[in-house]
Amino acid sequence: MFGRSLFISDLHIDHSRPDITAGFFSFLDRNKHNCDALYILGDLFEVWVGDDAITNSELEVASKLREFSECGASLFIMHGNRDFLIGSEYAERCGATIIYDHHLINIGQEKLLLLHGDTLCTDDEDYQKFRALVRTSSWQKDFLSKSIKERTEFAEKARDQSRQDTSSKSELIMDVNHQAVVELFHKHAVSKILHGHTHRPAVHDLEVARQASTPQAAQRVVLGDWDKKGWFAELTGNNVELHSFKLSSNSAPYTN
Ligand code: LP5
Ligand code: MN
Repeated sequence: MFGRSLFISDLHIDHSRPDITAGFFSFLDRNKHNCDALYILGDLFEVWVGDDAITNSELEVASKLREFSECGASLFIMHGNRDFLIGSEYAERCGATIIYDHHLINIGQEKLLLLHGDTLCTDDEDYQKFRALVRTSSWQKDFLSKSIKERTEFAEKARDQSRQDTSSKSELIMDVNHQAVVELFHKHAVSKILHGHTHRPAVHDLEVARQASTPQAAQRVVLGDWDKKGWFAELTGNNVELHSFKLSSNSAPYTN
């Protein structure tokens, strides 16, 4: 036991960004012998249209993750809005366990709540309608019954539509809704929440009244998306810290 767990999200791994994949592999190498667990909190991949549509680069990610997990750390994968179709077949290849949005872990006497973060964007009504639809088992069964070519074309159209829609939505709509955050602290009686998705890395210290008692210190930690920098959160004891490191465009190993 190292007393250290790590959290990442929103890598959006894609063939067009070999620097991100290389930075991720360096991150795994650097941490494979010194942490108890790695939690991937959604959007590891840019898009995922089914475990049967796996490419060589996704196979390479799986073997790197398996190598990481075989060094002794537990590995958890949560779905994001881009890769919610990752299934048990791919998770097994990675040596990972799939965990679902709103996942609680014990941190000493307290609890930490993990989620991708999209469910907190309740003002983004169009997105929430889309999410509700694509998370139904009937939609997923129908989608996965299509050919890989058809699914890939659908995903490309959805990405185009999303790019178009997000370019005209206000920044406020695409951020978390404060009331939704407060309700989540209440519902799970936690003092800390950790998520990604919004691409607004930060540690928010706030006060939340729990069970009608006086306000207590609470924290919402937001992971960053991997682009120019890689981001991760580190849990030691009950303390969560957010870190970033430069991703090198020539794919060299990273430095803190
Ligand atoms: O992803 P990002 O960061 O750009 O924006 C998200 C929300 N968008 C999405 C949609 C995904 O990007 C689409 C890709 C998913 C691939 C999954 C594979 C299989 C699914 C195939 C589906 C047909 O999640 C965006 C939020 C933003 O985060 C901030 O929170 O605002 O939400 C939207 O843009 C939703 C749109 O407003 C409505 C839905 C658009 C998709 C419509 C599908 C059209 C398919 C056409 C087929 C003929
Ligand atoms: Mn996301």
